[in-house]
Amino acid sequence: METAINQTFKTKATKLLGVNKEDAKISKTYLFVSFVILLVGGFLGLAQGLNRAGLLELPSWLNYYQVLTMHGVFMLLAFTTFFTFGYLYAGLSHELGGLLPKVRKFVWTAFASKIIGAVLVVIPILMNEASVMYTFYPPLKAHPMFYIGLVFFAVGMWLCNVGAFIQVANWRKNNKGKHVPIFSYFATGINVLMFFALIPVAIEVLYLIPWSLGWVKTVNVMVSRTLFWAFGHTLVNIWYLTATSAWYVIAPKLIGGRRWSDTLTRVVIIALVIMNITGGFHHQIIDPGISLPVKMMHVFMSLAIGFPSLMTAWAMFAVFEKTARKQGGKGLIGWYKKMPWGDVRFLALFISMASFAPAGAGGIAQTTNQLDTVVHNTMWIVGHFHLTLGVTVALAFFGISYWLVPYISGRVLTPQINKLGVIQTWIWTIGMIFMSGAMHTVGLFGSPRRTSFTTYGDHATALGWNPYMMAMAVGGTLLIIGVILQVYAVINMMFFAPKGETEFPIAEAEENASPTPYWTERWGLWIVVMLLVVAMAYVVPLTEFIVNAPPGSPGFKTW
Ligand code: HEM
Ligand SMILES: [Cu+2]
Repeated sequence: METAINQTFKTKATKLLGVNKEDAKISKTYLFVSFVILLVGGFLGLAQGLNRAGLLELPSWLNYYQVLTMHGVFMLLAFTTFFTFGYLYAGLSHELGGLLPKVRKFVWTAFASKIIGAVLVVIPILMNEASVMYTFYPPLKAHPMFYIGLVFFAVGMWLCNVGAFIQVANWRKNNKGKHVPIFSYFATGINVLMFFALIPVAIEVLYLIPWSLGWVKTVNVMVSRTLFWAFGHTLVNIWYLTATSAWYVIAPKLIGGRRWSDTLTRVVIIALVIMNITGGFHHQIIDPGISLPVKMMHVFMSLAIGFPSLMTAWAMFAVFEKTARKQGGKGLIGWYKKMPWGDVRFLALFISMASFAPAGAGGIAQTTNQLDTVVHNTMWIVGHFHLTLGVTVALAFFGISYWLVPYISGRVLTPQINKLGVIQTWIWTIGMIFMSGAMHTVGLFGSPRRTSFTTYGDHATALGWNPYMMAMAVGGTLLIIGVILQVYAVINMMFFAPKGETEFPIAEAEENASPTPYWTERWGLWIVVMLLVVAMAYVVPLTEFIVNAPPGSPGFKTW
């Protein structure tokens, strides 16, 4: 009896303090690892940038392609994954009354699995046995340990997905007929998408392992590439959806407003979940062996994803304008005067959002066959994903950290750290404008991606790239300053900032909103629709690749 009372007292106390201690530990660990990875990954990126400008010669024991493989894996896979789960689980705990003990076990096991996976992936890269880039396209063949590490990492991601499903399902059981709260609804969508996107890449890796062990002689290159991009394309959209969650749910609260249409928000999430996996072939638009109608269908599906993105842009500006008008803002663009530009939590989110306009436009160009033939495999592409990932996603994550880290650490954001954050945000933005701008431009002039420094025997065209490479190195230098400031801010907020209570800023739905229809809760149905759309896009080409397969390829170690 007494323990029961103690128990309730304890939960009350933690509730009052705003955060459940055990759940906070989970998020803190995930976020800490995430930012350490960002720090290492940032230095690797700088090394690449300086090398390509001819300013830095890499040592023979850590060559360009080892650095590039590690940078890609760290930034695209590890930084993002650890951040996303630290963030999502903090929100699930906050909104759904604390994580279930079972769910915590899932998340910790997942953590161990991901760390083991990451170590297993890094060892062969350092041994120079796995310079296959984060895309690990066969016939490039890595050490088996690399692929086994990927399996552990994927299992870790799956365990996190399942933990989230259990948490949400439990809440729904206890709250029959109610809508899952909005942050948890986003978390559900993100986890559903990730759970299914991991299946094709898991199949790919499981058949690359026997090949890399030498048990099987050859591999079907087209099937592997297709399975990879069904995942890879979806993964980057998962990070985008994670950033989007902060725009819809967090940003309105930071400006003192309310969320925009709850129904529309949920429809956007459903649309992004259903349509995403099916865009994968736009990464293979130049690949031979895929029939034109199939490519056309993927182009169509890729452009279709632009639709919910445009809805998002519209919704966001509607929120800004509505909120500003309530506060007395006037005129067509008068709202911008009312926005809290000095608040890093808002500023970073805003630039994250704004950058998606040019980033998305570039993406639409790349989805067009003729235009893509100009930029395919050039530095343009690297410029593109440093806008989408490096700004839209990374800046959203940075912006979130300025309230999330204090929230889970029982501390507060001080004016000094806020100021530092504002400076960091601008340094990062300017750095990326330099770097990404230079990459886009030099890509149009034909400079290839994934190529260490060379002047091609002082060929005039290659020499013409030099000024842009210098601009790229300048951008990279600004960015590393940005990385250091950001990591410093996170460490400060996690361990040293003054103790206090920080809010998890979830905005309320708008006043007198019409009720959200209940079909938005029917995830079983949406998953079936998603699988049908995926089948429409992949069954025919995959069957074709397998039934009419050309001779398989043996493995190559080109480095
Ligand atoms: C300090 C900041 C950064 C710098 C200086 C930097 C620099 C670079 C450079 C120079 C390359 C490419 C080179 C090539 O193709 O030869 C590259 C590739 C890449 N970067 Fe970054 N980057 C930074 C941050 C980021 C961030 C924040 C992300 C994502 C969250 C990211 C994701 C990637 C990916 C996925 C690649 C492609 C790797 C590949 O082609 O296999 N980078 N980066
Ligand atoms: Cu894509």
